[in-house]
Amino acid sequence: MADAHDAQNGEPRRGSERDQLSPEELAELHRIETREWLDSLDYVLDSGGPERVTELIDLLEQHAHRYGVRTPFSSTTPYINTIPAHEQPEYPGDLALEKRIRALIRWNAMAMVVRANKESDGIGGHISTYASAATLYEVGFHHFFRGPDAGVDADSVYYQGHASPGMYARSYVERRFDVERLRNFRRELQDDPGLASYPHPWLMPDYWQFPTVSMGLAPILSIYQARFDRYLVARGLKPESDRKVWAFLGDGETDEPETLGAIKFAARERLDQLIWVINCNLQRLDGPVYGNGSIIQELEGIFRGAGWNVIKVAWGSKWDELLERDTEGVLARRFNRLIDGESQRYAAFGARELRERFFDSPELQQLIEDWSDDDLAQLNRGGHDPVKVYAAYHRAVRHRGSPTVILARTVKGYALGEAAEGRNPTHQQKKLDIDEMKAYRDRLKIPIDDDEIVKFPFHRPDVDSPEYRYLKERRDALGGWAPRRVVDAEVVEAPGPEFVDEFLEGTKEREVSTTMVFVSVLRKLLRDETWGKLVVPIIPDEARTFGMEALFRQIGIYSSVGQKYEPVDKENLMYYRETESGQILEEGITEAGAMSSFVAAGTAYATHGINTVPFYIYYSMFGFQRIGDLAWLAGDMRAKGFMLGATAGRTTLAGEGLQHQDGHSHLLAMPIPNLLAYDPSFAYELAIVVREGLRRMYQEQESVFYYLTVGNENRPQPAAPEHLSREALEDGVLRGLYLFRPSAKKRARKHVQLLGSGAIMHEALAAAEVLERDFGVAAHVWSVTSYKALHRDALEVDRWNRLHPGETPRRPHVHEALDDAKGPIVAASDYVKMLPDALSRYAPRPIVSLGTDGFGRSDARAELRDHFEVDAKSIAFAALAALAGEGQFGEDDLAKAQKALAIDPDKRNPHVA
Ligand SMILES: Cc1ncc(C[n+]2csc(CCOP(=O)(O)OP(=O)(O)O)c2C)c(N)n1
Ligand SMILES: [Mg+2]
Repeated sequence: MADAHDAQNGEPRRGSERDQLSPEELAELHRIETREWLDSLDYVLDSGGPERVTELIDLLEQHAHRYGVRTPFSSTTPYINTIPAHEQPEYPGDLALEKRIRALIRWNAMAMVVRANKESDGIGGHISTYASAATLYEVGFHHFFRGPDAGVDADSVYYQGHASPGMYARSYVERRFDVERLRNFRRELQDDPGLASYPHPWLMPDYWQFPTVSMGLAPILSIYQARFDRYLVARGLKPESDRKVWAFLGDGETDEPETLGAIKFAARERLDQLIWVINCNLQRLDGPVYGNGSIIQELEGIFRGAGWNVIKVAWGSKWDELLERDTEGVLARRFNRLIDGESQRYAAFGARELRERFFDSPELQQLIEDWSDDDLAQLNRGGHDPVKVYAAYHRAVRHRGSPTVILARTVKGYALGEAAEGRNPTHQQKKLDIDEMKAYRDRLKIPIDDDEIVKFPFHRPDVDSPEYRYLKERRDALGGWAPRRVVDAEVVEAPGPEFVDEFLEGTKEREVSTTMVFVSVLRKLLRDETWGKLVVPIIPDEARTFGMEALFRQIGIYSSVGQKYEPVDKENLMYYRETESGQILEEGITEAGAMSSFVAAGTAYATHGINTVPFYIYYSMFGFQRIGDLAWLAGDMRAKGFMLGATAGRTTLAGEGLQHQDGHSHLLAMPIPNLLAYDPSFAYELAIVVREGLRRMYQEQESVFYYLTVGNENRPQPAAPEHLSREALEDGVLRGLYLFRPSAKKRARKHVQLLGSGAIMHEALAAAEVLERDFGVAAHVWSVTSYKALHRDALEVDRWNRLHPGETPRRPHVHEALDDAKGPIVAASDYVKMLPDALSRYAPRPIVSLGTDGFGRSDARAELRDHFEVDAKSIAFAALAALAGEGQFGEDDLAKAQKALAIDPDKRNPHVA
């Protein structure tokens, strides 16, 4: 025997006396020893049950570990179904009738796509995705998915985007859609309503709930949706329910970081109402997902490792017969050797290939010795077997303590025939020729004559057919047709004008940042009887950066398990307080996760009939450029709420440098059609925008959302300008432009108009002073709160004028407001020059744009503003140069001014620096 010394060195102990034995003696010893251990285990299993066996194995492993014995880690189980045949529940439905219904839906889905492409070549659509997933969906529709009429128990289902033809075809058979609607698949600009290519609530607001087609977004959204559902219950906004969140994904989709990036969070939160179904047809668009390995086994390992309940639905019922025969486990071992590229060949080439290549040993051949090719052809994939799929769903909805993922093996292009089944180009297949159509018809037994088939006809049975009655009955029992988006949220009155009053007074000498102003606005809302409980602050680990840590104590951080530890800063007034009823969603360092929470909270009015208002505050640089696709999705999904890009501005966030300083998020916010973007300079501007946002989104129920940038530069906040009525001020702030400070130099001959925004407003004000004091120029300072709003208005007016020749032309706000203003217009912001440039054409005179194009860098604000040429002197000089350009300022004077203002003509262009 080796001593403990070996164990400490990590050396396994080895019995030295065995070295004396001959190989035969050793083999005999091993046999006896194995038998003894197995007999002991059998005894324990019989008398103590599986729990005791698990406990003992655990203890054995720990014991062995002490002596340095390392058991190899395996996160996978054998490549067979997780649920053995004897544990399958009885199927509750009429299998034959369901098969018939499935055939009808399959047919119509195919006909819809093929027909669309016949009529309009290149219009696209997908046949093969749904063909592989039909059973996965249909078992859900018949027996699991609860529709909107199920009230609090209604499920959320994320349908795989490319499978949408299947949902449309079902709705047709259900008689929710007529033939015309189906004919207009991917033709949404016809006289009759069409069908969107993919799930888009923007385009089909009564039908689709969740946009899924940008792959990877549905998975992460579904996780945060499930967590948000828990949050609503914990906060008393919704009663407990048995609601589930189902997400259907492609196996290729698991390549996306967003797909797998948050799975550990789902397990940590024990989201056992979350069920993912991954359609493992082993293929993506170009070819196999993991031809040289097994995507199912790989995913099993990943999900098990992350703490999910994994149910593999690999093989159909026919395989059970072989597994039963296989007492030696040869079949299970063969499955473990099977790789996806090989497996795909069996799908494509059928029984002969299977017989020759899969059953590749005498033992395996023996298993099928009496089987015909027809028998072999019935060896199906689990995901096409409703009994297997039902067993998996049945177990998933009952599972407690962790989310479930079902890994269902299917064949891409299933049943579509030789041209499409399991072939590499199948994803792109949009057409079938007449013979293929006929073969498909025969396979599905659809009663359509040969001479009709050239017209790609749809087919559905009558309302009194057994198929329709069954469909209707099943859906009635489960809460009605799905998918369906129902908005049943109350109108919430916006806070009155008094909400803004205190902000109109300014802060006198007290210096505060617009971020702090936002926190005050939020606090005020939190105290409001109506709005307080609806507010959902969302932060990805930067609350302290934004000075929001006081909220931890005040409203608590949501935690599904409360706070099981005594926080280290418990003595502190602002300690880190986690609680089950907490209001803040403190997401940690995941902008994609936080944005998913924003979407869940911002669409609760539709998903739950509850008007929660997300305020998602984050480092502005890690906004649109990081999670742009989710922001686009939020627009599609008609999400409401406020995104707050904090520590915004290329020159306002000093020190942090190139990767942190945001000077372009307002440009990135431009393309999202229903997003309103503001870059407020002052406290009252921000309060006005928030109040208006609440009014438009929750009182008027408009499908818009807001982006506001807030900075961390402390400044005294001014009172509202006296020269404007309250109404005119609010109007200007919301439309994007108003005169903040007219020049006091009433009799000056030279005038300039300075447009400032956000933090750079203070530079514009300082520039105005320089111009007035040192150069005798009357400088009028305007506040641009929203370039986006001004641009949208200008485009709208421009278009109207073009379409209405002969009528009195209208004028955009930017023109109207600046029309009487004299002299050059100079605009400066902490963002790229493209923003004011976009307005130049619509203003009464061209705009001189100053902005922060180029990479940021670390330094103090003054240096940064000098570098990007948006500081007071640069603004003043640009104004003087523009005056000179108009002949109002002499060239010599300009040269002198350049010197006096220390403007270096040879300075490096910040754009390329
Ligand atoms: C983010 C993103 N990238 C690329 C695409 C284009 N695309 C659509 S489907 C597809 C392949 C999908 O494969 P898989 O997820 O396995 O789904 P299947 O159709 O096989 O069920 C690709 C690349 C997309 N829709 N979204
Ligand atoms: Mg796939």
